[in-house]
Amino acid sequence: MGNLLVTGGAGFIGSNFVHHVVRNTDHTVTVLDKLTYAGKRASLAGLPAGRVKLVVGDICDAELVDGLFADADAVVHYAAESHNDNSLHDPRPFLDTNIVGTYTLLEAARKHQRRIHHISTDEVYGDLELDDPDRFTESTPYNPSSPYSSTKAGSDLLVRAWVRSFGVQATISNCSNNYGPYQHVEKFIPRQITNVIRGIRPKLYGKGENVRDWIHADDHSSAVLTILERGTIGDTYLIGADGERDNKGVVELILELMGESREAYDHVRDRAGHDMRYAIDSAKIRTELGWAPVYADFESGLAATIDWYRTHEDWWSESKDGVEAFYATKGQ
Ligand code: NAD
Ligand code: TDX
Repeated sequence: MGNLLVTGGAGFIGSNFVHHVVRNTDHTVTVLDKLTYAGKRASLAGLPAGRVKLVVGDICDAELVDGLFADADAVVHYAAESHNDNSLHDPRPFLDTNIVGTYTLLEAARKHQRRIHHISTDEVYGDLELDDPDRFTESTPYNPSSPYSSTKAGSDLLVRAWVRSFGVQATISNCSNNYGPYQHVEKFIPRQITNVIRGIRPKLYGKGENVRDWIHADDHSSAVLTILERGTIGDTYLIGADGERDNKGVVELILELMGESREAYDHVRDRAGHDMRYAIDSAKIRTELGWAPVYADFESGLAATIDWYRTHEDWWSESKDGVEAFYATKGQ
């Protein structure tokens, strides 16, 4: 495939993908990342300079994007404003990056006739009841709840329209909740791990009955590479690893793995419009493309993630105080 342009490659899942590509393929990678509060150069540290180049810039900058598409063989689009709680506080950057940014990339893909893979989320489908026997599939109707998920839904629909109207060579994947190294401390799992390291009690929204379907970021990366290599143009693939857990159970497991009492956490104010449950049926990518996750055991993946945060305090410590100060203003 040659040179991959990876937008948002200095963020959590994008940087995991860049590491995965360097380990498992011969491709070179150009990362386009604005280095917002969520992007860190340090997430790409140690990668060979001859294989990975970082361009600091905005996906809404059409001129910059045009030049990078001209030099790319294929594009993987991770860049986004990604945090639901931030989208409830200030939705505007979500519209700019997730909608206008995706539009800007699609126009460049159309002009240069480049293959593009769009990364999206299971949150576009809304939420499920706890006792619903069904899970999300590729044909579940869109029903997003938050400003974040509605802008991701909008970006998916733009991709579908550019495929149908302009023949753009695109695929889409909607993945469940990721965990692993390099995840910002604003997110649920790293927030609780770094709280325990700092001697702060973990914070559970509401009763903690909400269910998320966890997948290791490296399994997400292998699924994206599989779609890039063998996916059908115009198709959507759901990515998941059968990892449903309620939030209360995850907090208790983190405390136990870190040698603390399973009850040593606080219930805090619930998220507005909090989705109850996400669950992915990933039969299509498994049967049609032969993909399967490697990290089948959530508990050992979580233990490795805890170790990573314990040994990489220099990576996360400068973000921690600001994040906790923000949550304190929200009673969370
Ligand atoms: P993240 O917030 O950790 O990283 C986002 C990256 O995009 C950052 O490096 C940031 O600097 C960059 N960025 C933001 N705005 C930009 C802009 N205008 N121009 C260029 N770069 C910009 O997010 P993440 O959790 O790694 O999510 C990556 C993608 O995966 C997103 O599209 C998200 O919707 C999707 N996704 C995430 C999850 C999850 O569990 N985190 C699950 C499914 C899908
Ligand atoms: O301190 C917390 N306490 C808590 O109980 C935080 C930060 C979160 N929560 C809850 C809210 C959710 O039910 O934990 C769950 C997970 O929260 P987040 O990490 O914020 O993830 P979520 O809102 O589920 O969205 C994530 O998965 C889908 C990513 O942030 C999105 O980018 C992705 O699309």
